[in-house]
Amino acid sequence: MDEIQDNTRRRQNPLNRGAGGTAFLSRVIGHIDLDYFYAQVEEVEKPSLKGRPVIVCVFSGRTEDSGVVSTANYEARAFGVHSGMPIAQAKKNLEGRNPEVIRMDHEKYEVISGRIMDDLGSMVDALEPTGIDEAFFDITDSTGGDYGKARRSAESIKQAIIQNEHLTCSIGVGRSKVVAKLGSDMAKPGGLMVVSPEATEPFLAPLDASRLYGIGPKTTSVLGEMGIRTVGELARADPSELESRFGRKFGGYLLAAATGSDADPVVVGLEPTQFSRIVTLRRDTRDAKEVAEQLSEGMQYIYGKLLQSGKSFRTITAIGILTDLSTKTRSKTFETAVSDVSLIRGTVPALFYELGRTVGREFRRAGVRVSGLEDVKDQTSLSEFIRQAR
Ligand code: DCP
Ligand code: CA
Ligand code: CA
Repeated sequence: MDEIQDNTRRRQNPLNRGAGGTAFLSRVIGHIDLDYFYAQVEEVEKPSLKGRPVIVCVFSGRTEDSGVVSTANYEARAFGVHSGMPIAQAKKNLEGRNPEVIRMDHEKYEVISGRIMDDLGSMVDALEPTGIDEAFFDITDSTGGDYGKARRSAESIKQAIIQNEHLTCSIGVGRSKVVAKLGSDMAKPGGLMVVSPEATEPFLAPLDASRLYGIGPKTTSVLGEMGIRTVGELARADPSELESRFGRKFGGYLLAAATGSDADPVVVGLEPTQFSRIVTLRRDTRDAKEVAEQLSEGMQYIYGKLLQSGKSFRTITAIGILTDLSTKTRSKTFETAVSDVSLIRGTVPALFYELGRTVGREFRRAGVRVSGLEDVKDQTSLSEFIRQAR
């Protein structure tokens, strides 16, 4: 059924060139985006915030309120507060509403993001993170192109993130990146939108063209001059006119996007920026030795990743997640990049000792992260040398 319909569409749309014998197997692409990410992380850490307006702010430090809102939860958005709004304005909008104003803690959101991306990576065929709280993924192979299975996969991904991090997200699934991204936008907050191949064009047609990924105000206004307002109108536009207005490449993209047949693949991030491993401890503890022991395998995994990718690291971080799911970290940065496993093994217990002492509470989960990755040039670390010699 899908195959026949897809076949028809491909003939209508010359830009959609399938490859070889599997040309008519629809791809299954997803886009995941965490809901009001920074603010939701803060709610998870402090559940008493739930139901109240929360704004996460970047203070510039000039005056007490100078700076902007990084993001806001939906309770605050209901009063017109949004990312980029001056803090003073946001406070004014929320006057008398008992808002919680929180200083942005980028490091914390990075740690949580890295953890979620690691989890996601193990649940999909290919993962392409595109921001701190979002990623494209491909599940064509694991679902065999079956959109019923795709829905179940997306549901288990949502479930896993709730289970592991207590965070909600929105997911869109469709046959191209453009469709998947639209789906996650429309599913916000907390939803799942699956657009099957046969539903794609009717789904897209009535939407404003400006909603398509990559179409900004400038493109929208040129399209307007051409009498094109909806995606359906764009799909029926004269290809040569689009080409002359926008150039071959972007003109071709616009047409493909409008039919949900943009062919851009999900590209696994080639250049990692960090490697991390997190485990749930066998019992809640802040005993550094006990924690480090249970991270032994994780450290080996990280070391393996460093070897595989030819990277060394500058910074190593001990991550402790408390029973209330708040995240505490302690890092050490080396003067030059290092890649020795014995350095990892030696540093981690010391960092956890420090972390446990300053936090003074027990950890439920614990992890290690190395970041500040650099290419290992010609230097061979001691342990790598030994490994190679064996
Ligand atoms: N962010 C920021 N400043 C902006 C936009 C975003 O600091 N102008 C940060 C805070 C957000 C995070 O990036 O939490 C992710 O951005 P999103 O655009 O995905 O917005 P949210 O996740 O906050 O909200 P939504 O639920 O709409 O996705
Ligand atoms: Ca988001
Ligand atoms: Ca986002």
